[in-house]
Amino acid sequence: MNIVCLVFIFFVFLPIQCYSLTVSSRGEVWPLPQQVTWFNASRGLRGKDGIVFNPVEPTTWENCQILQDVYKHYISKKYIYSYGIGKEFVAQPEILKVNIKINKPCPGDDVYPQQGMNEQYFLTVRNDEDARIEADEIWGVIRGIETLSQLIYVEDGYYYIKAVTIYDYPRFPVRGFLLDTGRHFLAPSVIMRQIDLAAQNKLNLFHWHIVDNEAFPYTSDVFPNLSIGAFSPRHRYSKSNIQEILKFARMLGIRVMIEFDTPGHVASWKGQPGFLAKCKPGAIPSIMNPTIDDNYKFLTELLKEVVSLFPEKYLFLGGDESVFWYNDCWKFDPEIVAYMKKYNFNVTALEALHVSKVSHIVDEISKEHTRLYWQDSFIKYNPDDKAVIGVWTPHAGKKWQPVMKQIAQKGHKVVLYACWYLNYIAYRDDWIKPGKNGQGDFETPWYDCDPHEFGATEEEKTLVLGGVASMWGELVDGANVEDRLWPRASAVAERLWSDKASTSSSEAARPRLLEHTCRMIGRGFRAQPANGASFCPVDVG
Ligand code: CP6
Repeated sequence: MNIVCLVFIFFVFLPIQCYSLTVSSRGEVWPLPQQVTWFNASRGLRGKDGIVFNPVEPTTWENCQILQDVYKHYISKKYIYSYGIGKEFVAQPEILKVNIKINKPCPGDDVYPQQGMNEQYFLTVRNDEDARIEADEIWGVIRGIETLSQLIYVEDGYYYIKAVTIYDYPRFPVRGFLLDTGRHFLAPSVIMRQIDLAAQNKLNLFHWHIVDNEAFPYTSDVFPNLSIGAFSPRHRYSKSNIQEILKFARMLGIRVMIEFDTPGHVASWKGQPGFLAKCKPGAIPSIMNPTIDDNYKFLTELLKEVVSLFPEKYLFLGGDESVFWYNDCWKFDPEIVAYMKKYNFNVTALEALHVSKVSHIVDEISKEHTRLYWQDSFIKYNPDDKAVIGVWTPHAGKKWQPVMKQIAQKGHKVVLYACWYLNYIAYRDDWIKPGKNGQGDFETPWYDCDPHEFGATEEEKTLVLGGVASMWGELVDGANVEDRLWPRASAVAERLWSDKASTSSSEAARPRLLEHTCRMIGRGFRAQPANGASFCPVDVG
């Protein structure tokens, strides 16, 4: 412990880890697998080309394009050797063969990961036989390949892989991260880096909050005029940008759930005449006019296009924070005031009516889609009993637990967002000690926050699909999104993948998280420190 740390502890009271932890290359796995048997043995690897993948019946390279793509990805980016500084190991000349078996047929090009995707896998590595990865679906193999890559470590300059048997599967089916491209544009390449990192943490969902008040970077073929809401013509996602992102995410078993948020947060939708409500002078019109039938015809056509572009069957439809624009807009626009009077609606009832109208639209467009909304209009009303609800609440001292309870009691499936606002930062190891930041209650440490802990009955627990770590974009762009996300989102990823009982101690997790952080850095990513003092074998650079 040094003098600076003493000053910190006695005068500033910052609970920073004040001793440096040596981050050794240990071949441990993040997130922690469900069932692991470690053998007291390791196997030397020959070096850079020391692993080959070998599909075994019924799997072949020819009948599994996605396996070819993942293999190429892991090999060409050297993720298999993410510790990056080993050399040829002549004493162990044979190549490690990894037999890969997928029990179900590999998905065709048009099949994307969806809710219900099977991610479980078996993995064995032995000293004297071929390694094996076996899974029912390709998605499990992808998770298993990541685990295999993490078992490799470097000692005295040589590569080794740990001998192990793993049976692994996720605790929650929905494990996501949210990026907000409505406040700051994120280049497609930056988005794809986060998708790549998500797969390294066994997350499986990218919640793309693509548009917001500030900008409309989505490019619509049906309504090209909407693009006047982009920051500039350059700050837009073309169809081919989106398709490239979708294909890349699929290759890593990541779902891409798009959000088109209404009725609020729509100031940038100014390219659609008559869509926005009229607001008091000085207020920026940021909420739609729900009294005009043409606005719903427009939404129908827009959502038809969206649903045909995005293969994901979860569609996020927003519905948050309309309350911000009640007074200045809905209670001001004469048309809306007259409508509410005629039908004897108040603003919250109007909001719920809007949500039910949007739900009917989606129902008409597709029977396969699951609708998701933010919690807001579901607190008082129940405008769509099939909807999955995103709980985001921590505003104004409100806690997330009673909201989860309330939504689950109504029988809705729920996804927890409220614990994990990674856009907020604090000067401490905030994956275990987030503390307050003036915006409400963020006192549940991220690593500890358990989506089942809201006084849930066993039946209510079955409604909890999982959670999403959010990176709201007001103060985040391509410069800081990556370091702000990782490894802090890694803590969330372990909470959502791993067994609670075996990951209840953050201190036990810390050395594994530090190794994982170094692994991401070794792979060329800008992960930030997870600890007050530590160092990696390879530096960011
Ligand atoms: N942007 C949008 C946001 C938030 C929401 N919607 C938000 C605000 C405060 C907190 C968390 C999220 N930045 N469009 C609410 C879902 Cl604490």
